[in-house]
Amino acid sequence: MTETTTQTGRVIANYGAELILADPAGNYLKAAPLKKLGLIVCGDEVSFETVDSRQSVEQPIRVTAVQPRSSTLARTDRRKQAKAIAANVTQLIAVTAPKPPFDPLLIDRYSVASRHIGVELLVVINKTDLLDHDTEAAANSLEKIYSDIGYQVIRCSTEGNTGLQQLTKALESQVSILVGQSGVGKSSLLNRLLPDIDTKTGALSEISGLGKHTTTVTTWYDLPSGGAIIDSAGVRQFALDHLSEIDVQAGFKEISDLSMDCKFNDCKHVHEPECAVLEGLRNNAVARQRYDHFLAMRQKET
Ligand SMILES: Nc1nc2c(ncn2[C@@H]2O[C@H](COP(=O)(O)OP(=O)(O)OP(=O)(O)O)[C@@H](O)[C@H]2O)c(=O)[nH]1
Ligand SMILES: [Mg+2]
Ligand SMILES: [Zn+2]
Repeated sequence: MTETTTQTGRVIANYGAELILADPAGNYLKAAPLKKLGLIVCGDEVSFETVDSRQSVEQPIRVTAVQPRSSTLARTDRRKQAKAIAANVTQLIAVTAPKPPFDPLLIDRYSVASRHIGVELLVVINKTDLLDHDTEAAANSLEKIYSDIGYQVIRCSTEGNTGLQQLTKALESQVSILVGQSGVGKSSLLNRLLPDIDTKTGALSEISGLGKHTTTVTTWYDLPSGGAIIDSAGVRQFALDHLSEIDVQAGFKEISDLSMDCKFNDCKHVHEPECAVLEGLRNNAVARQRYDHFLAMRQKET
């Protein structure tokens, strides 16, 4: 006699052949997806079947369906196709730091991705304890560029208490994903934001059989205040080649807004007359750095 029960759960992490799910009570379970479901990622809501079997052989838990997503964060893979990284996020947190050096192009790539999938972007300048004369000037410039466009910028340090309260507030009722280069301090921020993180990473490393000190797999953590925070492995580049020129322009909010006032509908904003974007460059409504990144991303040069 076997009896099958179907439940819904959240995908906490995808370890390739295996998924870790959280059931409604918050227990972590190992599960295997049906092949036909395609790529299932961290943040997906799924249906899974448990088989209550009287036989001695333990049946694996099978994921049988994926619920529609509210958003999919994706990058371009080697075959030039969009590859999902996380599902159902409501906010990207682009973390940057003076060490490894600030990477504004990467932040712009995340800003384009966030607009493309219709979620918020928050910029975190971490490791403020390491700022010196030169990097302080670079941090000020970054803060001005992104806050002028309307993005919230928070300065943090996990070595002290800088910015952590502000960041906690910004996480409320959101599903946020920490993204950025390796070593900027994403996991360190997570450690400071979640009081019971050690219990959770401990439970996860036990069930996955992997160590808990390096971020190799995108992982979901529930927040005590509601919502969740996802930690992801650092990247060197975040390819968005699957986006069209139109998508890239739409991703640069200030450029996209100004382009409405260009004389020509198909203005490329390079040397056309009466171009509102070029005018914006002249009167500093568009930052030169953002414009350069816009051109480079549109040409897929980066
Ligand atoms: N001085 C200083 N060091 C920090 C701060 N935050 C993190 N670090 C250090 O930076 C290093 C990298 O931190 P992680 O939190 O592992 O970085 P990560 O972004 O999660 O890196 P990946 O998992 O590889 O993507 C560690 O040695 C941390 O101790 C900070 O605010 N100030
Ligand atoms: Mg990490
Ligand atoms: Zn124009």
